[in-house]
Amino acid sequence: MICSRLTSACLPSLCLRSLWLDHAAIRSPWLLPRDASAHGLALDHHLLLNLWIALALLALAHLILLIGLLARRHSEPTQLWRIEYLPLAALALLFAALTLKAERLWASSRYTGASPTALQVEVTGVQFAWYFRYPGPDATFGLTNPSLVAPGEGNPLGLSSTDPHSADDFVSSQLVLPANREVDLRLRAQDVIHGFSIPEMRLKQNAVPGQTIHLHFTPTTPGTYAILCTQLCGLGHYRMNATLLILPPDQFATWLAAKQKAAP
Ligand SMILES: [Cu+2]
Repeated sequence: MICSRLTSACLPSLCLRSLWLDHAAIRSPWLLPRDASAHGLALDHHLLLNLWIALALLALAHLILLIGLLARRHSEPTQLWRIEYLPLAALALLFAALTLKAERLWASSRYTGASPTALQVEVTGVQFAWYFRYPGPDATFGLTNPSLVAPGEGNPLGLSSTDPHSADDFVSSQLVLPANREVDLRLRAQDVIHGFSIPEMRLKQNAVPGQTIHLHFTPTTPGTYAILCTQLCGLGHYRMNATLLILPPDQFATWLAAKQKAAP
């Protein structure tokens, strides 16, 4: 009985949600921006699978309602486990499988670790800008010190002048990456939580003060893409954005060499 009431209570919400999802699926060219990453296709497929399953459940729910309306009532008691518990168990298994698949996709950009040859870039969110640090020819990020942070003096991340690894580090306000090479981003935040998001790369991850969060991916399509902050991080949140420039490998090598040459 409780299950019946729960199902009845959830049905309108399920219907509305499915209608919205169905509408979103029909206008799919406008639902998501084009995918420009190697892992985005699997994410998009899983999202579409979720949409179609929600649509199928909506149709099934209506069919069951129609049968319930038209069928004659039986006086003999029905088997509760067959009409309530079995469908509920099937639904629970279905949603558990979808969740596990989604969790695996989510974790593959975070917990599996990037390849040792991945390009290392540190991303720092600060009210209200993004900074991107490259480690230079020594491939090692130098130390930073919060007391040395001085954006007006060209040291927005507080790079230590005494650490030799800092000497060849350079900081850019634009994220420039090569196409078809894995990138290992280290996300940090200087003040409050910021949301690092690049829709075309299917990336979205909070940058949290006091933590270094790794996120790895492979951009595939050269072009310019918007980097957004998706956490309301203060009065200037609306202007906290940057650009991602994906270059063919040879052009990226030229850009990197010029930046390293100009590094202090
Ligand atoms: Cu922000």
